[in-house]
Amino acid sequence: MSSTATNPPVYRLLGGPGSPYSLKMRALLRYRRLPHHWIVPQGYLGSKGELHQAGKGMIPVLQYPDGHYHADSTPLIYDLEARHAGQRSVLPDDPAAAFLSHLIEDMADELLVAAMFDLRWSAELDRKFCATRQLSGWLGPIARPDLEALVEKFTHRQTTLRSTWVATEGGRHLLADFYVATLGVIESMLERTAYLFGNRPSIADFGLYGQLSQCAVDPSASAIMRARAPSTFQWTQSLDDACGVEGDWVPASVWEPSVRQMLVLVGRYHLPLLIAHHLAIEAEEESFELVVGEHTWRGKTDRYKQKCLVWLQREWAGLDPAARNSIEPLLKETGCLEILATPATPQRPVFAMAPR
Ligand SMILES: N[C@@H](CCC(=O)N[C@@H](CS)C(=O)NCC(=O)O)C(=O)O
Repeated sequence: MSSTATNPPVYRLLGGPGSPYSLKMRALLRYRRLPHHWIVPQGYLGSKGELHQAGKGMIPVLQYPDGHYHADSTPLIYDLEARHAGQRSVLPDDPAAAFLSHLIEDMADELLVAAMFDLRWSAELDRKFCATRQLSGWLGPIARPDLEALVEKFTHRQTTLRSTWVATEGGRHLLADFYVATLGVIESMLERTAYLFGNRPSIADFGLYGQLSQCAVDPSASAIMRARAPSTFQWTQSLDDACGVEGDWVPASVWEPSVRQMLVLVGRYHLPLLIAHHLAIEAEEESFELVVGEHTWRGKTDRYKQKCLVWLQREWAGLDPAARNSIEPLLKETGCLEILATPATPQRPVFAMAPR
């Protein structure tokens, strides 16, 4: 069944409850009106499960109508753009705005995820609720004692991961500040436009949506969002299914106030984070260190972040000069330009971005 081509073409999105990247992809497929089935694969990564059989160790995985399986949400989004060109694209027409939308999406995928994950797996209230509801969604009906035993095991796994990622108290403060600041930017954007680059969502909005869809549900993160950013809370509910949205991109003069505020966060937190990982990897160190203001975040290095840095730098270098010139001042004022324009040269080659 799963390896047979479908007609009419239907994608199969293999994802899970509580997985921000899975929900990011589902919202994107809905918005783009690409026919798909949402599937929570049974057995998850167990050797008999579909993901294992497909050679994939992460979710989401998208099975194309020809039967092939592909993973990694950002390259998937770009591949879907190529496959369905012109159909409710999530890349703004202006190449400069399209670049910025990817830059902001990268911050959501690589940094906002850590803020979500830290809050999800810190306090007892969050751990218990999140592990229980996630496993319940994965497993379906199950006797309570069996569910509780699995919740305990899963919580142990996730809290261990959390302490590897966010190993310092400073990291926790830094991520909490970043989360609140991100909510503030979206709340302010919603005074002007429905999405960052206009009244239709871009790849940046879907990246933010993926993480914030979870923050809206998880008890502590949700309490913060409800108290500080009620419109953002509703934004996450609406973007979950935007198949009926018919909006336009807006001119730079309209998107600039919101995007500028996001870029301030990119320049302050995100690009320094990517550089911190890159430097640690090149020095063969196991942990990176990021200092923002009075807070220091130390955690385990992640090679994927080095790839993100290189991909963004290549994309910047490949932009046509007119597009580059149009946003250079904005990137300079927000502290992003120097890192984007100084190509990193990792010892290990970084291949072109492509679905895995
Ligand atoms: N860069 C990937 C990240 C996907 C990812 O981190 N997925 C998580 C779940 S949200 C996962 O599968 N982790 C593996 C695990 O927990 O075993 C993407 O954008 O799709």
